[in-house]
Amino acid sequence: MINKLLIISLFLSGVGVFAQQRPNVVLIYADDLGYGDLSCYGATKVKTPNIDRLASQGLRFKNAYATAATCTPSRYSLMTGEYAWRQKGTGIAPGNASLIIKPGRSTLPGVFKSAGYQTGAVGKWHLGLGGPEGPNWNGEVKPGPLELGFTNSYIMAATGDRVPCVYVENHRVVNLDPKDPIQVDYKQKIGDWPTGSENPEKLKMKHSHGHDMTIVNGVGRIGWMTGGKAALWKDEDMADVFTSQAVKFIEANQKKPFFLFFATHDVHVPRVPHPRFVGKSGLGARGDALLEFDWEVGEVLKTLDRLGLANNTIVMLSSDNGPVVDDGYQDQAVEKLGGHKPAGPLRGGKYSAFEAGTRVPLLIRWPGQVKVGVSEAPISQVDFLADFATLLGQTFNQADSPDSENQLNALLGHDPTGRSVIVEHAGTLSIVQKKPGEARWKYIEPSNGESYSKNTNTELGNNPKPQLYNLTDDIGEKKNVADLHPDRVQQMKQQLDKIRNK
Ligand code: NG6
Ligand code: CA
Repeated sequence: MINKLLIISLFLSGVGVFAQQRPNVVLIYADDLGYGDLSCYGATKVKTPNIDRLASQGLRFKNAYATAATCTPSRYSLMTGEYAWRQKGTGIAPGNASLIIKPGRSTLPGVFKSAGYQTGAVGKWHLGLGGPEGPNWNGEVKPGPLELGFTNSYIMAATGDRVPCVYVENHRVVNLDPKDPIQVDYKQKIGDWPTGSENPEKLKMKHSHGHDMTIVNGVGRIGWMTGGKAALWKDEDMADVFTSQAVKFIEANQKKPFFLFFATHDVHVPRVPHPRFVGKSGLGARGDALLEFDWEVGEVLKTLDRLGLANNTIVMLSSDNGPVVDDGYQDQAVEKLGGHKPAGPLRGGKYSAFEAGTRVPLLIRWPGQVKVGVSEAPISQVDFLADFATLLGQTFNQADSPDSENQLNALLGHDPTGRSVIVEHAGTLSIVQKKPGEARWKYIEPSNGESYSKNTNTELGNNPKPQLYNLTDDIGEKKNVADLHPDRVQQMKQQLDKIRNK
């Protein structure tokens, strides 16, 4: 094994003649996809055949984690190799936030770019855009992905439920008519477009909580906007638009090594899939969005096959945080859930300190290089930066990326051990630890936060008392055994403090 890796890193280290053999990397990053949402992870009420194909040709992780239970902090860690809780201003970003990652620091796309890769960001961004004054929607929207190491970008700024509802390609809003400038406000109403609170009769999908501000395409959003009519997206077409951009990027760069970060909007709210998926899952809008996501994955796989790139492309699939059923719209996801368990056997969901908040699907395929099967190795997305730097023989600034550890061997399936400690972040912090010969233990630090979110029907995992779970025997975190193991609680608390104060 060591020899194999040595050989790989030798030919990857930049010897020109081998340049075209460096593997491409496609990272498909779903939004709010749960541990139980895919048939390859045990879902029986919904079928995800394209993703199952990826799983059967590669490695499926049972203990892989996003760093946080919401989007912005997870993506921040993925891009920077630093836990988001180390930095202020890394919570869920409004749609007019400034870029929260400082240009110049080491980043995941930067690692690929310095290795000579073409690097594309397609889909959901949600890390802010523009300098301290915020994004200039009507001019050059920068700094953004291109200032952080991406060579191409086609993104939505924040989320599908936040204004402005427009795509941004490189530094420009797509299809913007300069005579109809975009205005955005997150404090008060701007312009005279109808809002969900004032004109509910104009909604094609009603909100359940929040989401009652400007109506765009019949859907109430978070934040107010006006202008940019020609640039507005149609939610129904979003998966098609992003998928065609992903395919276009792969086609354009088929002769060069490339890294594609394909961050889908599915299965986040508002769930307005294309009509060809509507009603197809029988599970309402969330199930239909899952089918749409599976289709998006299939299009990427097909493209790699068609161009003869599949063998030399690492394909990864994961999610930014766990699942939620009602995240603010009355889209029938709750009523039609039909026994589907988005979190599988895990407790909690998006926003939660329990496992379902951050433990997510992770698949990796690299024919001939990645072991085929299932891995128990603990993996954190914060390590991808160091993993790929190692694979490509690149250095990065460890001070910029203090939490990124090289776990390449675990990621490729050659090391069953993986990370010694996983840190989970949902407002409160938790750690998961598995020492040789011991069970997998989880410690959730005490917190005074709400224990339950009524709006989203989520057990948040907050408890003023320390919590300790034996995940080996109790994957559903049913039995808090902190009182029975005070020494272990103490040891894990100290371990967490050490990481916090690093
Ligand atoms: C919440 C939104 C939710 C979703 C989430 C971010 C309300 C009531 N809820 O504040 O709908 O947008 O933020 O999701 O507004 S994430 O996946 O991008 O983190
Ligand atoms: Ca998310």
